[in-house]
Amino acid sequence: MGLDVKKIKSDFPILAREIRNGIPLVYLDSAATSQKPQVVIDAMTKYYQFSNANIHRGVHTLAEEATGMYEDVRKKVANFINAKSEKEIIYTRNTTESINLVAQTWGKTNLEEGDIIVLTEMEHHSNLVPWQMLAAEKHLNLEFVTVTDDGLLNLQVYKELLEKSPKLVSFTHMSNVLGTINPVKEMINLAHQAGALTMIDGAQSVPHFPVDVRDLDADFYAFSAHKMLGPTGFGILYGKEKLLDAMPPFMGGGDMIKKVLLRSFKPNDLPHKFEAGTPAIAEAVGLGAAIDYLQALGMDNIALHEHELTNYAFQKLSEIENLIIFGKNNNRGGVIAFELGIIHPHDVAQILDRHGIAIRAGHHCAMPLHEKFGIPATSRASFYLYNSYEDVDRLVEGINIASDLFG
Ligand code: 7TS
Repeated sequence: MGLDVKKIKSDFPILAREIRNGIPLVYLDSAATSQKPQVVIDAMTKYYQFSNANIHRGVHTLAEEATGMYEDVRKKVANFINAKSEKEIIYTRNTTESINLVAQTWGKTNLEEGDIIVLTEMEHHSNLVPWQMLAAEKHLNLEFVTVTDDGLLNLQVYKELLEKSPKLVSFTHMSNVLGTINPVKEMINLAHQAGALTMIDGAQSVPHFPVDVRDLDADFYAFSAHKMLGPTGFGILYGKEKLLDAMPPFMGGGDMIKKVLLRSFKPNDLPHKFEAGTPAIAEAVGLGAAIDYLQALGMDNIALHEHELTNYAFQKLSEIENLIIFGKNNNRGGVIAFELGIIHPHDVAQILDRHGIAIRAGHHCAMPLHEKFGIPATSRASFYLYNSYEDVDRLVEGINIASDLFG
């Protein structure tokens, strides 16, 4: 079923905004963060208006209501990614915190000097720096799967690295620069055959196409609410129950304990063991509303819409003289990073902004990947369910204006 983009746009109040002098906004920066539909904003407001209380500790009606709303979302998330149990769904602040949690708990207890972690050259800094920090502390070796000129992972290199018996493999499901969707299931299977655990960065995948963690057989899987129509400050770590159970807590404080003595404590059961302190309750409620919205449209329909829109954009952009797209492969999601002749990406973004078009310019938190391609920055347009073919036409028009200005 095709998406009714006009109707969808009307669900997002910000998309009716005008930029500068009455120019309608075209938002093409959803890889950075998505916009929020009114239902998500309303769910959070309603929570504060009628049910606000701290969770897991009160017996009064509001506390019970708030706890129920907060925990119901955990079931919703588990169902959304097909986790076996809601015990496997840990609330964090974002993808970044989810990855740090695994590095600081599983990594610290299970890795020893000389152990190998395999990453890739296309990772976001969130899936590099936590491992670099851990590697420096525990004297681990980091190895990297290379990226081909077409923007794909070199699976031959991956297989060779697996022969070195790494303890962990951590990589992104979809690149936030190249748009490449990696063959995650096959890569996880190979990692398991080599005896390694797997951590998948799902920041750009879960918002855009169906993800089934059990089918993939991922050991850990991380994503952020704010990229999937939900609020900022809220993220998810999925982990297999057996692994999470054996891991020490991440942060200490209220809620993550069963019992506390002056000099010791007993950690709480899953999932609360990893959730210290008063969490982002309204944000959980917001994510619940976002998942309802996405499921009502259907993740398959969303994926198909983005696929067709991206193909259209790819074709239109390819026709522009001096425009180079990074990652020229078919296995891609709705992210297109490009260079426009010698025009600096920040200038491109600024000219587009004058025409109401929001794109991102810079290294997109993937400096090593840009280094690999020998460029400091790119311009990037990214699409979501609320983008239309007209949005792409406006982008192309804006780029042509930029070309003429500097040409
Ligand atoms: N991993 C990937 C693949 C990402 O694209 C991002 C954010 C993150 C991790 C981190 O997510 P966070 O919610 O913890 O910040 N990517 C981008 C981007 O492309 N532009 O701004 C943020």
